[in-house]
Amino acid sequence: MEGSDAGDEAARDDDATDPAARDPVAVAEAALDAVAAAAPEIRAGLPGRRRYLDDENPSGEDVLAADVYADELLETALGDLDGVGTYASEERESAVDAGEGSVSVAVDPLDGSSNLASNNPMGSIVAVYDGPLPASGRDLVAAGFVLYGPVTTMVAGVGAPADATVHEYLVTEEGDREQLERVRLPDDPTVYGFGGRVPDWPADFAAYVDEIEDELKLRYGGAMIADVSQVLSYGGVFAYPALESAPDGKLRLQFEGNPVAYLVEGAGGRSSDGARSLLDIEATGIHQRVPVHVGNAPLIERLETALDDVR
Ligand code: AHM
Ligand code: MG
Repeated sequence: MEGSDAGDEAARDDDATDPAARDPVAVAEAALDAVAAAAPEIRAGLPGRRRYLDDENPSGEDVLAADVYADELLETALGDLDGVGTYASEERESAVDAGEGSVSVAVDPLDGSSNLASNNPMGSIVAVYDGPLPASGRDLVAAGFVLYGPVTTMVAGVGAPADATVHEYLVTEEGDREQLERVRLPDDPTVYGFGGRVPDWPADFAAYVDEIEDELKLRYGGAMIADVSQVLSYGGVFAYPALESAPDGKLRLQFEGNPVAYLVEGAGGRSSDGARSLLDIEATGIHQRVPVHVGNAPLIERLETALDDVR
């Protein structure tokens, strides 16, 4: 038996020195810690970076100095972690090779950064996949977002999507995260927030809005993370739907749709592209877009029925 103990020890040593062999869940915890640790520096750098650069991101959107700043800080923080082999960002055309490791991190460095001009909230999103990109949401081993609101907080979960529990954390000025409450969608939903121009909404989605706007009150701020945070706090539904002019909507599956679906489902809610959980969508490209609907399960079921009825 002595021999096998020595063998186990050698295997553990290998795990410690071989980043490719690290447990994906341990890498995921380290990735969430790294994003929290970077958050105070990202936040502190925002005041001087509210201007647009003469550049577009891979989705054809204008880029702020703050987007590039946050992307570079997160690339360093996450790419340097043992076990992270790939770093991908909404701000970059291609994924970056981050060394040995089976885990891929996909980041929206500043979700809702157009809110910088009006000084409204926004966030940093991280999705941690066990495997290469593009990946299915079922390959997530963690997801989280930092919300730069009046208080800097993180909402995050770790584990396979079916088992994930989601908590809110306070992010301290030192970049530590202190666990607060478990996040559960309230049973009695009160808010909704939908992106896109109303005349651009397809008729079936507009019919759904007609139904629910009598029951819920409008809360829309233009940063998905902040709007989803309202849904997590008060219950309700957030959507950036398919548009007549953009049938796949605006939001991206790898950086936005999957992580937010993971968190809302982990908080007891549902996600949908109109027909199925976002986590079940086949990943075809890093910058692939998807209609996003998340919230209390009964509201998402009614949405799917409304879309199905018209098709
Ligand atoms: P971004 O990641 O480039 O900031 O874009 C995504 C944001 C989401 O946070 C938000 O839901 C949406 O764009 C708002 O778009 P609109 O201004 O069309 O309402
Ligand atoms: Mg975004």
